[in-house]
Amino acid sequence: MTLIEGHRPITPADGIPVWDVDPYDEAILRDPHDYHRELRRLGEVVYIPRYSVLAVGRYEVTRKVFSDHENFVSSRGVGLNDFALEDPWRPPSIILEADPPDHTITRKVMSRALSPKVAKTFADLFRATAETLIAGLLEKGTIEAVADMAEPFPTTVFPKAVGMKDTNARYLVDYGAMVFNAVGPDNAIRRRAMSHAGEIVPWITAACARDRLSDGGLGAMVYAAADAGEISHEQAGMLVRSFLSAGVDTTVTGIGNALWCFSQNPGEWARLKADPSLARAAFEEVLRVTSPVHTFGRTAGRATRIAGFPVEEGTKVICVLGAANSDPDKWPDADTFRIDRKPVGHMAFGAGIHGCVGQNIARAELEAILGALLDKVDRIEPAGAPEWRPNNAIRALDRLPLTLIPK
Ligand code: OVV
Repeated sequence: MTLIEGHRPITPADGIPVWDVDPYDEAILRDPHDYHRELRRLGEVVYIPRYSVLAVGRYEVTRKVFSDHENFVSSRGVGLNDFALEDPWRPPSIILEADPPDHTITRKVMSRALSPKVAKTFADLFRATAETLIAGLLEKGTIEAVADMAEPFPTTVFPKAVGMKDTNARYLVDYGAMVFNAVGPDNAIRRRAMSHAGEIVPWITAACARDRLSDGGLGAMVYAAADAGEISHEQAGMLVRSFLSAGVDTTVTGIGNALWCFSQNPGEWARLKADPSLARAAFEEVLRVTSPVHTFGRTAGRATRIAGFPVEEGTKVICVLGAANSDPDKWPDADTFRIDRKPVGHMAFGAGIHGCVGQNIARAELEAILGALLDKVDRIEPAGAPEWRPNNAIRALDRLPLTLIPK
């Protein structure tokens, strides 16, 4: 049998709309709004022959599929490749690409390391780092916010939180690009990201070793779980790899997208200045409106159904989180960025047992950045056209020229 993008081709059930689209076309990845609208319009579930996958984008059904870990498994990969049929590009993640009961054990260890209580202990470090960074940028006035703020912040604070003894900002960002592009098809974007693998993968693997991690960081907490016999020491190294895989590109993107939202919506920045207690809610709205992880998938682990349609075992289903987060049936005035919306139930952190385990740290980082900006910055103004960076799973800016006007 010939595989399509690393999985078995399917015959979709009668009645499922067929759409001849490439969701990973660079133009769509740069501006997904029309794609999202059409995906939702076509139906509850759509068949995309180009990759022989099903796709969901309406809010309710996307949430249902994405959180139904019994029918839609993660252990066969959350991208187009079916790990049951083809070896993945790296040993699978033992938390992201795992199902219960294995997942339950690793998830528990990671939840403890990334708990709200632990996230709180980083608040001062995050805030002080944000203040220093922003003070420096105010001297410049006009900045390129991706290179000058979105990337430097997480690549400074996150390795410290993990306890990395030595770090490399470029490698961390480029590794994230590999991890997230890898869930898409074997297109030019994925190949470009993977072209760095020879240099970066061995560096990442080495960085996960216990002797590369200081006491008192997140990495040490994971190794402590190995000492306690909850997981093996080899598994501890793999969970540290998950920190480095999921903790950098995502928060870089969250910061860039937040700055984009406020620079495009100066009235919302003014409202936040008037009521800084809305900072957390504002970040949730940034997540809803921009969906930093725009698409992740699942595999039907057995014959099942979506919206009443039969689905064959082995079917790959792409869950378009960005489409769910902009579904007007769920979100009135969905395309409007409103900091007081409090978008409870947004899908930007996923849902169910695989929901983002690092979300407390992500929120703590954004709280520090927004808090420091609120203290020092009166206005955030565009200083040129923003450019998006196409990525098979992440909706991130490539360039965001801004002028920061001090208070
Ligand atoms: C949520 C996420 C994204 C990417 C990688 C991983 C997790 C991982 O566990 O490696």
